[in-house]
Amino acid sequence: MTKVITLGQFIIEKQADFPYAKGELSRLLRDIGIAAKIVNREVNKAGLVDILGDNGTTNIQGEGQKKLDVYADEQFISALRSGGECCVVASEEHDDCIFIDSHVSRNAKYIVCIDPLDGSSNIDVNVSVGTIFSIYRRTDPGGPIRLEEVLQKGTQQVAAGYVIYGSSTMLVYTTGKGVNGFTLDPSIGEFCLSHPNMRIPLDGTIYSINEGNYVKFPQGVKDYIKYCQVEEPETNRPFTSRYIGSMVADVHRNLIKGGVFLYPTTSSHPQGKLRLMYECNPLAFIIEQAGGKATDGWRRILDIQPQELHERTPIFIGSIAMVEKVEEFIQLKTVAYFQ
Ligand code: P6P
Repeated sequence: MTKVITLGQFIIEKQADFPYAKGELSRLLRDIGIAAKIVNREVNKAGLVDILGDNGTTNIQGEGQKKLDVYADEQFISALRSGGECCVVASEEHDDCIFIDSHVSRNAKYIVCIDPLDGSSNIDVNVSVGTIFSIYRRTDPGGPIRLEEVLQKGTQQVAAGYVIYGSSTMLVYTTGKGVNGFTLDPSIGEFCLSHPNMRIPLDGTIYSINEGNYVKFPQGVKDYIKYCQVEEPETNRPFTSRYIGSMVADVHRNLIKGGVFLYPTTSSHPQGKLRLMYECNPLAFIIEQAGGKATDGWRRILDIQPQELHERTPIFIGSIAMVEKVEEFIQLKTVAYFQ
């Protein structure tokens, strides 16, 4: 009988990795884990209760908010507020940062960027959705919190993770010392270590992109898609196309099986669709920590200096060999747009 290690036990055991930590980050990760269990309960019974469908409101992206989007947002913010370790939250569901100025959080030193329920358009059709989060340390503790402290590069993350609400519910996170995956055991209500030291295969045969946008893609991306479809058994082509339309699910599959997820610029999304702060940066941190790569076609995602809270970026993320092949096609055919 293998020993069950819960998320809480693991976090405490790994606290020794941070000699100066006084437990705040451990408690913050615990708070996120608790909220994830509460959200999971509602995601799992969506359809049985009146929590499906539209909430009748829109977020800053102008996207219709689903009731479960708003519910998940409320649960994570409430857990962070009561946990007392986080001083400000940047959420996809809110135009501006939420400053948690309670007596328990006033001197908190952590900043959380979060997409409370990514892929929510899939909720009503019972496809996996996820939560994605990034954790940063304050750069000017004690002073008034400024937006500049939130707009830190992805390289400054102290931790990042995601929860995938799928056939099972998993929490996968990194604190910069590898990636570990925990599966929720509903019988005991605990996330248990199920995927220690996750590593993404260096190469793969799965490419993941919304080919419905083919005509809107840059030429280099079109060329890469055609490259994937060429019959060449010695290079394991044609590759397999898999696209769920839920970034957490697509990236999680590639983390386990190998592959590359692509969301390029398109004519309708000239900066890309996915958000830097709470989708691309956290997933890039995790995939790099698992031995993979994440770029915008030219730059490492984690090196991008954010200018705005909800800014978007193209992203190519996954097995190193596949991401580098995508970069090869892109750089061959396009002039760097940031020149
Ligand atoms: P498209 C979900 O809305 C999301 O933000 C990501 O989870 C997903 O990868 C992407 O958008 C899907 O976008 O344009 O292919 O529907």
